[in-house]
Amino acid sequence: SEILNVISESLQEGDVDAVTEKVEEALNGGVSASTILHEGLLHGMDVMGQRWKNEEVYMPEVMIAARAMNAGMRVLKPHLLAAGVKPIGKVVLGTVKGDLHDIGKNLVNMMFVGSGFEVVDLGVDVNEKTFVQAITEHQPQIIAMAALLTTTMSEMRVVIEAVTTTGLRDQVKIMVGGAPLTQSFANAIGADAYAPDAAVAADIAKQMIG
Ligand code: B1M
Repeated sequence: SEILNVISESLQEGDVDAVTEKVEEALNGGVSASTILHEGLLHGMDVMGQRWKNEEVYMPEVMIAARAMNAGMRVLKPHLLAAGVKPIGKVVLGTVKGDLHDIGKNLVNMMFVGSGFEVVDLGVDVNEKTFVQAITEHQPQIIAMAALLTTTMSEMRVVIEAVTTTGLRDQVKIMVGGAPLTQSFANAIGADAYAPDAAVAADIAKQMIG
């Protein structure tokens, strides 16, 4: 529809105000938060990803689009989340060391919260010590790690080794995700699960605590 196209295009232009405004307008017009997310925001981000791959845009433009994406997600967030339910479990989430990509992780965060989990989001560029500390401090049932770069995927193995050597491995399930990952990579590093997208991540998390 027209408004979803406008959201996608405003995102591609990095127009934070327009994205914020149009997402609100679409919500008020009765468009579902999930439709706005997929056919508006993520559509725009996909286009930018393609353009970058084709070398039609530069990184600052992608960065500005990502900022507009996050602005739109802030508006959508309360609408994607289940209202006032008691958490069914706790997840510690973060993008691994050396990696600053957070759009996918933020989406995973929302899907977890929307499925009833309490989420401790450690942010981006999170090293193994911080993950280990968070297990001790927050006692989550699940650790979820994101990596978007082939050069940072291996940090996941470092985290799992640190969790193991500190004797905490039996306390938590570990799930991994992000564009360059595969099930066989997850198996190779000793993760309990690989989630190809945010919705599957939430489903797997529910199974893990069930
Ligand atoms: Co980056 N970048 N980037 N980037 N960037 C990619 C990932 C890349 C594929 C682009 C390309 O070359 N075609 C490429 C990686 C190549 C590789 O390693 N094979 C790349 C590169 C190279 C880089 C830099 C190195 C560029 C440079 O400096 N030369 C640099 C690295 C910075 C760093 O991290 N240290 C860099 C920087 C950036 C920006 C800052 C400009 C920006 C990030 C802004 C931000 O996140 N705040 C950015 C962006 C936006 C991208 C692309 C265009 C889009 C990523 C994205 O957000 N997608 C990306 C190209 C692409 O993917 N088309 C690219 C939307 C998001 C919803 O999808 O994150 O895949 P995704 O999440 C999915 C699933 O993967 C899964 O669920 C989500 C869907 O539901 N998932 C999980 C994700 N995390 C999960 C965790 C889980 C479970 C599922 O937990 C269990």
